[in-house]
Amino acid sequence: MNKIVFITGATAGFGAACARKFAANQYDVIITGRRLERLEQLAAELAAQYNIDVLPLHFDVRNRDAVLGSINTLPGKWKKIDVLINNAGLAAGKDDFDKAGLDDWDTMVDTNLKGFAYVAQAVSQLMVPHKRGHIINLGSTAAKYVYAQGNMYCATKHAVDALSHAMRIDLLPYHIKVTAIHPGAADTEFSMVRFKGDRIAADKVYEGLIPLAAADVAETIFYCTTLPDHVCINDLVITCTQQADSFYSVKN
Ligand code: NDP
Ligand code: 8X3
Repeated sequence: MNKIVFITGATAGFGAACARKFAANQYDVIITGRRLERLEQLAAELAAQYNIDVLPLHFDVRNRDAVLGSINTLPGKWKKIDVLINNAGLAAGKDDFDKAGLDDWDTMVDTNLKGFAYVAQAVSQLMVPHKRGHIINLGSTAAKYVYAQGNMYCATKHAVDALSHAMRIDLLPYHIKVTAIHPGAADTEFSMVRFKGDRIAADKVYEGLIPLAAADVAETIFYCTTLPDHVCINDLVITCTQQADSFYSVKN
């Protein structure tokens, strides 16, 4: 029987790349996100290309009832999740602390912190009885280093770092691995979302860099899941070669 991976935020970026990588390695895949059409397209593509089972689940991670309703009613075999890639998230805006929009702050806290935690808890409850599982949380270099105008985004990612540590401790008796992956600048839809469709502002982030691609991060995540049962990568920072951390990058 194929292993099962559950991926939040699979309609774009790292999540979609992980769906392709795990499907190519004969995992059955649960893909989630808010954009139904993209979910359905990806589900059809993966099932046809890799001859695996795909279950698209359509929910907003901020909606607690929808998250719990979807995860607690997973049908049959889909309850036995081997790997969770807890990836859905976003930055909204990049402004000085005194000028940042409170709606942007609410969106980031509700998505990156509360939604992230709802998913992790609900899936961990399915893993506990089996005394095995692997939770992969998407942090960021912003989880390690605060940068100018990154205020609430950095705070939510620091919280992901803290909660990953907390999960690792509390889930230890159940042999559940918890890996936090912290990528630096990666060219996905992230900056277009952050700058609300402003293509010039989004492109500026990657100017003069060869940034990470979504596939680079998916390869790394997949690698973490291939290690023997007694080995766990707890915390992994991955940047493009031109970036040292949130502040230091060398542009061409
Ligand atoms: P993308 O914008 O390309 O993808 C984000 C994914 O998250 C989409 O599938 C989106 O799906 C989903 N998502 C966002 N909000 C919600 C929500 N409320 N409910 C459900 N799904 C949601 O970004 P990335 O792939 O780059 O980002 C993935 C993760 O990696 C995020 O947590 C991000 O913070 C983190 N990260 C990104 C970096 C980068 O430079 N790109 C670097 C470090 C970390 P949909 O809109 O369909 O709901
Ligand atoms: C995304 C990377 O540097 O924009 O988490 O915070 S950064």
